[in-house]
Amino acid sequence: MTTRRQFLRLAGLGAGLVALGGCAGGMPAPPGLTVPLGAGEVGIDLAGTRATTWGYGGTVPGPEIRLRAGETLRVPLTNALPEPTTVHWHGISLVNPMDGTPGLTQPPIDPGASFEYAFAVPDAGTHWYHAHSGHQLDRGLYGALVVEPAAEELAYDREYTLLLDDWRDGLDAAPAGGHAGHGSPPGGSGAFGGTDAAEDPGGPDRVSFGGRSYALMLVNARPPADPAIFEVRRGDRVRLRVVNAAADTGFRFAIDGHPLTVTHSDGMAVRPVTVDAIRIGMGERYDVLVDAAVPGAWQIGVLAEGKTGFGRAVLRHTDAPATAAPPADARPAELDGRLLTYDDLVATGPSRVPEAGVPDRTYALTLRGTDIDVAGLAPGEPLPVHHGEWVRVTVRNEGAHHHPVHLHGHHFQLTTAGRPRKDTAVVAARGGELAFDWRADNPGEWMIHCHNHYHMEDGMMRTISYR
Ligand SMILES: [Cu+2]
Repeated sequence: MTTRRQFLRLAGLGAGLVALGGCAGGMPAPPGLTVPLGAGEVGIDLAGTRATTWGYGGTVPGPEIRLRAGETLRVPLTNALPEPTTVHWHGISLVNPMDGTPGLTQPPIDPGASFEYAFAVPDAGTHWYHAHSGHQLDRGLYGALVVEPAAEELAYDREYTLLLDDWRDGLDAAPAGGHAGHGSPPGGSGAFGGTDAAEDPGGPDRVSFGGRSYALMLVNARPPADPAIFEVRRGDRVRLRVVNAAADTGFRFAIDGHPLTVTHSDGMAVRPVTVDAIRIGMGERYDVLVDAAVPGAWQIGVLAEGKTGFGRAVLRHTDAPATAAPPADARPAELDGRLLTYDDLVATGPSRVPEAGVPDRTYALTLRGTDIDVAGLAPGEPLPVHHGEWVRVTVRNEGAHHHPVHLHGHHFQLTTAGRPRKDTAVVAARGGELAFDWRADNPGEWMIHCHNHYHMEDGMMRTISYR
């Protein structure tokens, strides 16, 4: 049986990564990792349909990058796309010039040009990388970035990474390369403001994260007709790292016959909590443990939240007699079971902000139309902070879609009782509110924005500026 350590090494080799330093036979982990990446045109196979898209390293998803907390990642990026690009390292509290925000932390990388990203990764966890220019994220420009802790505290036998995505590229008559290949808004208008009726088949409790329609929902770039198969053996405890890499779609995630024990949210440890299903907004990550107790081939269901679409993968026992995959559209009953909420998340690590008292600075954000309004500031005006401050951000969502709000360069703690650390948090539609606290300990210019890529491009973003 393949041990976890062997599996990781094999997985790393499979991704074509280049490790610096010796790592043979029990030597210490290498001090850093260099992963040359090209961003360019990629052909993928969607159950027999050839599609052309944009990706990293010639694959979709891009190669999984793995290194250890505290190490330095170097990525010489070559842009073979026909337009400028940058890469954002989502979930990494890195140095500001490497954050990949075009025009704010670096000039866009022109077609044919290169740029070397180099930064230390301070925090272990399931993170990811993706394009941060134009609508490139709605293509295949994303990959997992897994940072392992110095000593793994979780016990498990094997692990898999699942990147969830909404997909249209190559599936309509329009030629690849233009915006026609991206998700289409209903009625041909902007993604905002339209009625929700056409995109809300589940009723009023099934609000969507965005109004665009997609032909397919993918898991690791595999469509339901040709699903990713995750092989397990009876008795295995399996760690799944689930990343929502979609541009416009939140997902409900569950596995037929298998409860999910959530151990991490956005890469940060929480007290293990067992649920039937999780809801995951764009940019969010959850790590879950699953016990492979009952032999068979089990559906991993990925239901588009509040709009049409269903993706799937399969958890298959290699040592079971019956291993035929379930029907492509079979929906695990657990999708309608007990759903994880933020109130279930209890941080296990040390708090970076006081448990009580008054923050040094508070900003009140309102998501309205295509904007983020900030009380007391003019439209577009940066949000000043001073180094060392304890900052509280409150967010109210007056829109008709759920908005996952992402803060660059920091992890924040929700003000819920469990104070979970996250970097992306879903603010519910139609009056939903949440608040989070963070320590201003990473100087620079940082974005805070909705992780619906279309909402962001339409203006749902602001800049936080250290003074
Ligand atoms: Cu949004």
